[in-house]
Amino acid sequence: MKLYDGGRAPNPRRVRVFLAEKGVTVPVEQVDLGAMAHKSPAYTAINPLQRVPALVLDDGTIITESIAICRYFEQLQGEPPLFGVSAKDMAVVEMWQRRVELHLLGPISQVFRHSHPAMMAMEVPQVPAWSEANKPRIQDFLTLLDGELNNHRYIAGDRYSVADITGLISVDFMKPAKLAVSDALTNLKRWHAEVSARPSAQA
Ligand SMILES: N[C@@H](CCC(=O)N[C@@H](CS)C(=O)NCC(=O)O)C(=O)O
Repeated sequence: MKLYDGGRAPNPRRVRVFLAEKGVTVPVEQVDLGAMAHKSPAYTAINPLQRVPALVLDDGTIITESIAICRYFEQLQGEPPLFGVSAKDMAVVEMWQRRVELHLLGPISQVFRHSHPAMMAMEVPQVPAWSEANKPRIQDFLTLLDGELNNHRYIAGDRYSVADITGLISVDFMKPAKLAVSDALTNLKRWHAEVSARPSAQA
C-alpha cells in the first residue's frame, strides 16, 4: 500500500497523527501541493478531486477522505481504539468527530483558503468576505467546545479519540489562518496542551 501525503496540510496530518497513535507505519509518497503536484495527470488519476491524502491498497483500491482512511486502519489495528468501544461510545465519538470537522475544521479552512495569499492559485476565486463570514462561527464553536471540555478530559469523553485528532489539527491550523484561541477558553487551552504533548502530535 502507499499513502499519498501532503506535508503541512491539515487533512494529511490527521492521518499521520492517527497512524502514530496506532504505531502503524506505511510507505508514503509526498505530494507537493505548493508545486501543484496534486493537479498533475498522475495524481488526478488517483484522486479526481485532486485532494490529499489518498491511500492506494495493494489490490489497487483507492481510499480518499481522511476519516475513511483512518477507519480502514482502525479495522486493521484495533489498539488503541480511536473510534470508540461500545455502541454508545462509538456514536458519541462519531458525533463529535463530525461536529469538529463541520463546525471547526471546515470554517477554519474557509478562512485560510479565502484569505491567505498562498492559496490564491488553489482557491479560485478567493472571496475575502467569505473568509470574514466564517470567523464568528469558529469562535462560537470554540466556546461550545470549551464548555464541553469542562465536563470531560477529551472531546468525546474520557478517552482520547479521533475527535481529538480532528480537534488538534483544527486548532493548530488556526495559526496559518491567522486566528487565535481566546485565553478565556481555559478548558480548551488545557485540552490543547494535553493533546499537543502526545508524541503523535509531532506527526
Ligand atoms: N475531505 C477531505 C479533504 C481533503 C483536502 O481538502 N485536502 C487538502 C489539503 S488539507 C487539499 O488537498 N487541498 C488541495 C487543494 O485545495 O487544491 C479529507 O478529509 O481528506
